[in-house]
Formats: sequence, C-alpha cells, structure tokens
Amino acid sequence: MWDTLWTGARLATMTANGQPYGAIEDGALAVRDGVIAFAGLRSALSGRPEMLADAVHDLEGRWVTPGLIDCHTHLVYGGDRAAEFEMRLEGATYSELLQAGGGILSTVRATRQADIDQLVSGALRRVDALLAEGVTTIEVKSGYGLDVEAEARMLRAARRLGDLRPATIRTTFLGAHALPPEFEGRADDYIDLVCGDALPAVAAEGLADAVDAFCENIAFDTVQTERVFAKARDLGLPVKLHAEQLSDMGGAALAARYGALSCDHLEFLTDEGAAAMAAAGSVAVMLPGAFYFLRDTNVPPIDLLRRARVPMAVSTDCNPGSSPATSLLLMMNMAATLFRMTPEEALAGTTCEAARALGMAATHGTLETGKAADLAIWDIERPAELCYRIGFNPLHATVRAGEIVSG
Ligand code: DI6
Ligand code: FE
Repeated sequence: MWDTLWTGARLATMTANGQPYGAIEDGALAVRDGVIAFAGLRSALSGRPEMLADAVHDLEGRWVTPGLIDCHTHLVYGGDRAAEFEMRLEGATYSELLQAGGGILSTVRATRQADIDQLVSGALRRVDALLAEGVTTIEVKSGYGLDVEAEARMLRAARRLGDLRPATIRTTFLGAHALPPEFEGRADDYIDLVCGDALPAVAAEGLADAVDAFCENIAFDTVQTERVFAKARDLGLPVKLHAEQLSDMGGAALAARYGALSCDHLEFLTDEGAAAMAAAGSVAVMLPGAFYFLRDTNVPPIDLLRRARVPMAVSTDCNPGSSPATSLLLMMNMAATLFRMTPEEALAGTTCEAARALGMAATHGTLETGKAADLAIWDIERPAELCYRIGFNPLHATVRAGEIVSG
C-alpha cells in the first residue's frame, strides 16, 4: 500500500524521457514514507486507485513539478539596504558603496548586532515568500558575519529555518564574502582567519554543506580564493564560487579545478571558463535578479554554456544589496526575458539542475521513483506558464516529503 496517490495529474518529471519537460500526460504519482513510489501513466497502475493507497486525490489535470529548489540565497541577514538603493538611484554604484564601507559591509554591521532569534525571524519572512511559490529546498549562505562567531550564528540560524518550516535547508559557508573593516588592508590575514579558525569551527559543528567565496576585484582574488578551496578540500567540503559577476577573474576555471558544484553569476565568463566547468561537471547558476537590480548589461553567455553542455540553474540570489528577491517564479520569468533561456531550461534550472548545483541530484529535483516526494502542484495548462506571468502565483498545493503542507 502507498500512503498517497495522486491521479489526473500531468507530470513534468524533468527526466530525459524524450518529451519536453519529461512530461507524462494522464499521469499518476504515489508516495510512500516520504519518497516517490510511482510516477508514470495512470494506465500503468496495477489496480483501482482506492485499492492502492490510503489516500487518493484527483488533480483534475493540474500539472505537478518537482518542488522548486532555490540553490543560491543569502536570506539570513540583519537590517536592509533600502537607503542604499536610493543612493544608487542618485548615481552611486554598487562597487563604490562597498569600497566606501557600505554595501555588503553595512549588512555586516547589522548582522553582527542581531542575535540568532532576530536573524531567524527576519529570514522566516523571506522563506515564507519562497515557500508560497512551491519551493521545498533552499540553500542559505553565511557571509555577513565575517568573524568566527557571527558566521557560525548565521549558519545556526539557517539550520533552524528547516526546523520551523517544511523545507530542506542546505547551508554554505561564505566567510570570504567581503573584507571586514578590522582587516582593512590585510586581506591575506583575513583569509588566515577564514582558513585557520572560521571554516574549521563551522566544519567541526557540522554547520556547512559547502564552501563558497566571492572572487572579484572588490572582494578576493584567485590566490586567496584557492586557499579557501584548499582548506575546504582538506575538510571534505565541496566548493562553489561567485565567479565572473563584475569582471573576468578566471574564477570559474579555478573553481572547476576544485570540482566545484557550481559557479554562480558568470556575466563575464570566458570560453575557457565554460570549457573548464563542462569538464568538471560544474553547474552554471544564473542569477537574473542581481543582473536586473544592478542594471547590468553583460548577459551571461547562455549560448556558450549550451554549446559547452554546462547545466544551468536559476536562483534568486536573495540578498539585501544586489537582489532583494523572494520570488523564484519571477526569476524564471527574468531568465527567459533577460537571458533568453527557454521556459523548459528555466524550470530545469529551479528543479533538476538546482539539485545538481547543491550536490542533491541523486535524491531531489525530478519526479522519479526513489526520489524525495517534494512536489509543487500548479493550476496551469502548460508548464511555460510558470515563466510567462509576472507577479502571479498559480500554486495549487505543495507536498514536502510526501505530506501536503499547503493547498
Ligand atoms: N554577489 C552578490 O550578488 C551578493 N554577494 C555576492 O558576492 C550580494 C551581497 C550583497 O550585496 O549584500
Ligand atoms: Fe550571491
């Protein structure tokens, strides 16, 4: 017996079954013990639905996708940056603000002052906005603490989000995000702290699933980034990188040498960088919210990534400075309108490829027997509608680990 069986479903399995979206029209999906036990044609069921499961629901032709995965966020932080937004509208640039001690560093000040309860309650509002659109897995980075204790506190806050909401949380240590003011002019000393104290402490407490860095002319260079990656490797943690966002630093090629799960942003990615990512199997995480909000004009080289067969994910980059976004559907719309990704690529980017970017492809991101029963059920006629509308939410219900959690 299955726990629950949904019939009358149109399944966007996001598997390579020869159909766009891996679609199965007139499908059925069953779960048992939180795992998908059947995903296929209704006609392939071995008996009458009522005989097969404790609970049976007819979805009346609604579409079912894997629960959406937001694979790159900075949604735990203190304060906000609305005042800075106004300054940018008056002409200040993102890089100038950071170099003048604002930008990321103003969020660092607010985050250092916040206790864990304040960090959690602020983040929950953003988590809830994501969950309202069918998100079931969220990656959360540190990087606004920039000292041993505050970085760990951010990650503890992130982990707690997963206890408070029906979501799978993956945490990433981003100690090398910006140079904290007390290390001004001493970036290498700060990297000593990251590698010698902060990262080992975080690893010892089991607080991070991966390690990230901001490799950029306003942040850390490739030599400093490589020191962080080497330490991560020693500790057995996979790496990812904010690479080639504002300039070409050669970060993607470096990350690929460390077998990076993903390289993210990539507005300035080169042919060599793309080739290295393809060889390493690194996912390209597209962040159109940051591109839009910073009024960037260098579109990431989508055609190059396609030709090189680099998998592409799509994420919010939810953060207070460059992408105050809590709608993954809007990011899918922007991936299509701004980056010319197809709606199918955009949905793959928030399901199977996002799972890959988190090292979770074996268990999440597609509708297949044996995978986690994380589902989003939509009131739509075709999957392209998930990208098509702007600011409209067609979610009917969310299922997390086999349980209906909304709808
Ligand atoms: N790139 C980004 O887009 C975010 N971090 C990064 O390295 C922005 C973070 C912020 O501005 O607060
Ligand atoms: Fe980011």
